[in-house]
Order: sequence, then structure tokens, then C-alpha cells
Amino acid sequence: MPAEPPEPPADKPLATKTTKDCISIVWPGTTYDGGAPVIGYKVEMCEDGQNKWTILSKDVFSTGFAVKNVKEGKKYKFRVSCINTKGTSKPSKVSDAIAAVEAAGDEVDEEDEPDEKAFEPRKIAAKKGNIKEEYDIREELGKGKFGTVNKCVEKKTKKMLAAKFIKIEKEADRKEVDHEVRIMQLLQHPKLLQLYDLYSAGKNMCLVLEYVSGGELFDRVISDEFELTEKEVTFFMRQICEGVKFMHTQKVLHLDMKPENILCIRKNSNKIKIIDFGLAQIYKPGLSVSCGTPEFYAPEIVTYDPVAYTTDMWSVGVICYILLSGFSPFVGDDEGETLSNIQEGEWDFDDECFDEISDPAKDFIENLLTLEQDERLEASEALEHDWLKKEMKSAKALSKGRLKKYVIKKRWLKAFNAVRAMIRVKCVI
Ligand code: PIT
Repeated sequence: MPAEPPEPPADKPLATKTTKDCISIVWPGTTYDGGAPVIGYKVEMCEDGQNKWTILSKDVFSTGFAVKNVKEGKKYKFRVSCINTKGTSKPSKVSDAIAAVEAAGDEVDEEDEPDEKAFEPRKIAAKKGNIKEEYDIREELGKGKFGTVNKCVEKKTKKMLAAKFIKIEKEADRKEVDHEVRIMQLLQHPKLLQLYDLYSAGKNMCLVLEYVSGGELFDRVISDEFELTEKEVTFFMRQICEGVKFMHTQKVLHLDMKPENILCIRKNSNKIKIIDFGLAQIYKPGLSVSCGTPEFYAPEIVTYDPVAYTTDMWSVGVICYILLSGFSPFVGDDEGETLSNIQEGEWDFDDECFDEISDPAKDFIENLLTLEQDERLEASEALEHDWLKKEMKSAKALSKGRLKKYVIKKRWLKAFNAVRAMIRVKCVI
């Protein structure tokens, strides 16, 4: 089926915080992306009581927006449209009238879970029935090589969860899912997305997962409401290292650590969870793999040499480098050049953006982007590094321009590859 413009956001925008001159709003994703991923949003505003809509932006890349320069005391309504490569959706339902007044931020997520642990550890046994008997399936949260993830609600408990649907084309696919499930059962930790339930019916499998509503970490970081400082980056890196440390104590290697696999638990929270254990492996001496995402490959992946726990830590170093600078340290003009840069350990802090980065931050990265696996920091050692160990006092806002470009480029590439994959499928049919 050819792609078409998406459906509007699933519900009206909501205010998260208001001041006398700024209103911050958020909205949910689309209920149907039209067959091509949503790559942005159009945000419109109308003064309460009037019928004249003004476009505030046509290129918002996250599901939140800070509307600046509103008039104190005045009330405004908002509506949002989803954009994919095929066009723009109809506008969402109109928000309530929101006044520009000084007020505390409200948690807008339906679920109020101050505890980071989503639920008690569970023993998972695959169910044969139809998932829809026990769960209401709601809007799509994401789509990728792994399948489609939808929000869902357990009917019995009203618990908000996420359902990852996987099509089983061949027996090997089922083995892969079983492997992921076994790995996830070893990974019960607040920084790792938890498995709640499992369905297996013929060619369809579904993992019911913990629900987080904050979206990808990098999308949060580039949003207008977020101020990026080194202190914030240490907060994220500490949590990432804690999650990775736990995985490694369980002898599990993630093997696909990258920004897409780090989600924020709530829209206005800096707490994260690591997702996607689809490529994870139990460590065995001599294990070599050829999987993951080239930009984040450690040198031993490029050369198909045995991996180590520090293979994940190399990728953590790449994520940290990008967060601080917006540059991907090894990316070349093509994949060959990227792999060669990695193999040669060809990277530096030469760009002037590193002038504003502290020495401990640079030392942290240097100790991760080290060709020799044994010389790289393990996750537990990274947590003991001065940069993460000492709470930073204040830090100056880092420029986010390049990071924005990086995230937007990735989004376009993802959309482009999805369309290309669809064209390929059509050619086969
Ligand atoms: C969300 C919200 C949420 C879960 C996900 C996405 C899940 C993503 C996911 C999990 C995997 C995987 C791939 C993607 O292999 O609560 O927006 O195990």
C-alpha cells in the first residue's frame, strides 16, 4: 500500500508549565503514521475567543514545544499536526485555553510513578491466547527493524505498558525472540526496560514491556525547553553506566548501545532506560560478532575479533562524545571510511566546540575511545571516574545547534530507509 499523510496526534496538546511569557505544551504521537514515519510536527496557536490560527513552527522535531513571548494573563489554544514524507495530517483536537501565568509544572503523564521500578520481578511464560483479551492496544510508539511498538493498557490492572509486535517469518526469528526474552529475564534493573508479559500465537509474537513516555534521549536534549550543560550530560552518562554495569554483572553484552536505544521515562524527566536487547549476547571468551550500528562499532567489531565487556563501553564513549559536541567522532563520507576511522582510532578533540568542555570530560572519553579493549574503562570504573563521581556544581549551557542537525539527519535517514525498504518490498511483490 502506498504511504499517505499521517493521522493527527492521538489527543489534544496539554500544558506542562506556564510562566507569564512562556507556555510549554506536549502532545501524544499519531494513531497511524500513514505507512511512513512521522518526522516532525506543525504547531499552531490561537488567542482564546478568536478564530485566527497562527503557525508557530512547521519543524518541531519532538512532541513538546515552548511557546515564548506570549502576553501575560492572556489565554491561548493550541493544535498540532503530524508530518511525514507524504504530507501533513489534519490538526489535532484543540487544547483547552491555557493562560500565560506563573505556575508550577504539572506532570502531564497519565501515570504517576515516582518509583523507578515499574513492577516487581516476574516470571514470564509465553501465553497462547490473543493479547487483545487482556490488553487494550493504543497508539503506535515506534517502529523499526525490530517490529512495531504500541502503547497498551492491561485491562485487569489498568497498567500502562508497551507491546512490541514481531512477525515470525521463519523459525530463526522465533529463536531470536526467545533469546531476547531469556536475556531480558536476566536484566531486572531500574535502568533497563523490563519485560512484563509474552504472547506467542502462530506467526505473531508480542513482548509486553514496561511503558516509558519520554521518547528518545536525544530528542529530549534538542527540544527547546531543555538546557544542555555538562552537568546534565554527567547525569545521563551515570545512568547509562549503571545500566551497562548491571548488564555486565549478569554477563550480558548489549552490543547495540546507541542514542536511539536510550529513552527518557517521562516527558519532563532526565531519568533514562536502556532498551532493545535484540542483539545482546551472553559473554563467552572468544565470542566475536558482526552486528550493531557502524557509527558505534568498537574496533574489535570492525575486525571481527573477540568482544569484551568494554566493547559496549566504546559505544558509550561515542554517545558521550556526540552529546557534548553534536559530532559523531568516526563518521566518514561512507561506511568504509567510518570503519577505517574506527580501526585506526582516528578521532580528536580538535573542533573548537571542545574548548568549552572540561578536562575531566575529555579524559573520560579518552579512556573509553581507546583501541586496546583492556585499557578501556569498564562500566564500574567509569562510574568511579572523577567526571561522574564528583557532582558538578554549575555548568554553562552548551550549544545544541550541531546536535540538532545530527538528530534531524538521523530522522531523515530513518524515514528514507523506511521508504526504500517499502519500495523494495513492492518490487518483490
Ligand atoms: C517506547 C516506549 C516503551 C517501549 C519502547 C518504546 C520499546 C522499544 C523497544 C524495545 C525492545 C526492542 C526494540 C524497541 O528490541 O515503553 O516508545 O526490546
